Amino acid sequence: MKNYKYSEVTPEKVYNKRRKFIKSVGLGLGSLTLSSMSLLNNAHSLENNSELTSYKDITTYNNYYEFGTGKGDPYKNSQEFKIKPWNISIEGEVESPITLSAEEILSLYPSEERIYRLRCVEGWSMVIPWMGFSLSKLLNKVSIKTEAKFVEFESVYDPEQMKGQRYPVLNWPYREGLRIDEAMHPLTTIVTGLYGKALPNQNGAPLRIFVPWKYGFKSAKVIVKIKLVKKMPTSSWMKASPREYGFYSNVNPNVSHPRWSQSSERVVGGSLLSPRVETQMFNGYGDEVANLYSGMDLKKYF
Ligand SMILES: Nc1nc2c(c(=O)[nH]1)N[C@H]1C(S)=C(S)[C@@H](COP(=O)(O)O)O[C@H]1N2
Ligand SMILES: [Mo]
Repeated sequence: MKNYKYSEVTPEKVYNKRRKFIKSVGLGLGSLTLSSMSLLNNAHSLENNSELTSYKDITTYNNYYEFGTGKGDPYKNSQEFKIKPWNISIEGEVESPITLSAEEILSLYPSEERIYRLRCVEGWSMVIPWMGFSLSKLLNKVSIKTEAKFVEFESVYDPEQMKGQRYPVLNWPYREGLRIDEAMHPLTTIVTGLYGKALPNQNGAPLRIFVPWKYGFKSAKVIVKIKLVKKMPTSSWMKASPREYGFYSNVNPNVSHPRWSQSSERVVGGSLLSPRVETQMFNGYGDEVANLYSGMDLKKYF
């Protein structure tokens, strides 16, 4: 995937066509390059619902409470947000804590295209061609101590620029977390862009996390701190409503939210008449991640 270069402005139609082509190639893997094989893998887990969501929908229908709670607020309110200079610290239970600028991170780790489904806990989904790289690459740099069992992600706190933070909608700054093995899984991504372009502010620039098999809120935007810790962190959503939002929050059609079913989802960008589609266990990434939870009661650890 690393060598797969798109022009800066590849239109989304071309992406969609290419993906159809790759699917139609079927099992003729012999002639495919490594890069298109990765795309094929993605296409594989996307069979139910394989069209990429449009750039417009991905960038104007957002959840980003720092900039307001309406879906259109982040696009409207985040355009002037300053993302330079930007530093991210990796600290806590590590041998060698480090602070890197966003530019350093971008130049140290080349981004590749990663087409993943996003399933929001509210019951809608998108298919997004992210740019990014595995978080494990960054974590390997700091030598994690054996005492570390979890990773905590902290978003920026800047009520001057983020007017949503002037209200106690959530416990600011936005916090999320993963178990170490989840954080080290190759699908767990540091996102640097989308559709081959820089990450728009409303999607969490300069850098955000993306965890494809979990509900969208697990994927913290605009991160400034990655902290290795001994105890399970309490995320902002757990703090807001522990009955509704658990630490794991794996996409699971069999475990309802207390106020609605999670068995199906609305595909953003479809027409008003489009039927809802069935939600897949682990958002379709079960082959890759189910082993992380073997023997666990996923109703209890929701
Ligand atoms: N810092 C921060 N990160 C956040 C959120 C937020 O409000 N603040 N919303 C989450 C939710 S609920 C979802 S569904 C995704 C949405 O990502 P997108 O707007 O790029 O689609 O971001 C997640 N990350
Ligand atoms: Mo969400």
